[in-house]
Amino acid sequence: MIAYITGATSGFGKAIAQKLAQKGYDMIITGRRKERLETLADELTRQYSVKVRVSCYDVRDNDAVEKAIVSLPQEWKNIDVLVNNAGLAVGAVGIQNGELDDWNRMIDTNIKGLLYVSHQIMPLMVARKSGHIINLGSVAGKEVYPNGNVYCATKHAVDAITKAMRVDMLPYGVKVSQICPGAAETEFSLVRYKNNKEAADKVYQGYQPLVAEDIADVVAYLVSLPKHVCINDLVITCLSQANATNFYKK
Ligand code: NDP
Ligand code: 8X3
Repeated sequence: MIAYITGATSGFGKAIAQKLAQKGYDMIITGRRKERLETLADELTRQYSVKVRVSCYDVRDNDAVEKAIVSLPQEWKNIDVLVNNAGLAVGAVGIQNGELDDWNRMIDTNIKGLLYVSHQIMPLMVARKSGHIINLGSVAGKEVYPNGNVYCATKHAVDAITKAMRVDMLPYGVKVSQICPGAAETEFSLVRYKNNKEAADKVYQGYQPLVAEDIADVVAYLVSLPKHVCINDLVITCLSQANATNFYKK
C-alpha cells in the first residue's frame, strides 16, 4: 500500500507518516523543508523497513506539483491513500486590518494547493478504480470565529471541495473523507503568529489540546475500514473545546 502525504515536515503530516509507516505503508512525503523530509524518511525506513520517497515542493506551484507527480516511477503511481494535509493560517486580525499577502498565502496553499495535488492524483485513482482521499479541514471549516475570517473561508472551501470530490468520485469507488480538528498543538500557531512564540504558546495554555498523534490515530482508523465503508466527515476536538469558540480553560 502506498500513501501520499502533503505537509509531512511537522505536525499532523509527520505524525500521519509515522503512523502509516508503522502500519506498513510505503509512502511519498512532501513539504518545502527538504532536510526535515530526508530525516523523517531515514527514520521511517530504518524503523519500519518501508520505502519512503521524498518529494520537495511548494503546493502553491502547480508546475512543481505536476512535475513531481508525473515524474513518479510507474510503481509509485499506485497511490492508495492521499492525505491532503499541507496548510496554514497566517495572521489573526479583523478583515479590515488583514494583510493581502497573508490572505494569498492561505488561499493559495489551503485551497489551490490542495486542488493542484488532487488534480494530479485523482486520475490515477480513477484509472485504478480505487483509492482514499483524506482532506484536513478544521472546525474553522464548520464555523467562523473572531479574526479567523480568511482562514475559516479556506477551510469552508475544503469542506465544500471534500463533498464535491465525494460526489465526483462516486462512480469510481474512490473514498473521500474529511477530518476537522479543533485546536491541536503543532507548529500551526507559530506560523499563524509569524514566529511569535509567546503568542503561539498562549493558544494552548490552561487546557490539554489535541496533539498530532491523535489525528494520526484517526487516519489509521479511517484507512483500516472495510472497502464498502467510508467515513465522510469527522469533527474532533479535545475535551476542553466544545466548538470553534468555546473552551473550558483553567
Ligand atoms: P504545521 O504547521 O505543524 O504543519 C503544516 C505542514 O504544511 C508543514 O509540513 C508544512 O511544510 C506544510 N505546508 C505549509 N505550506 C506549504 C506549502 N506552501 N507547500 C507545501 N507544504 C506546505 O501545522 P498542522 O500540522 O497543525 O497543520 C496541518 C493541517 O491541519 C493544515 O491544513 C491545518 O490547517 C490543519 N489544521 C490544524 C489544526 C491545528 O490546530 N493544529 C486544527 C485543524 C486543522 P513546509 O513548511 O515544510 O512546507
Ligand atoms: C485550526 C484550528 O481553531 O485555530 O484549524 O481554527 S483553529
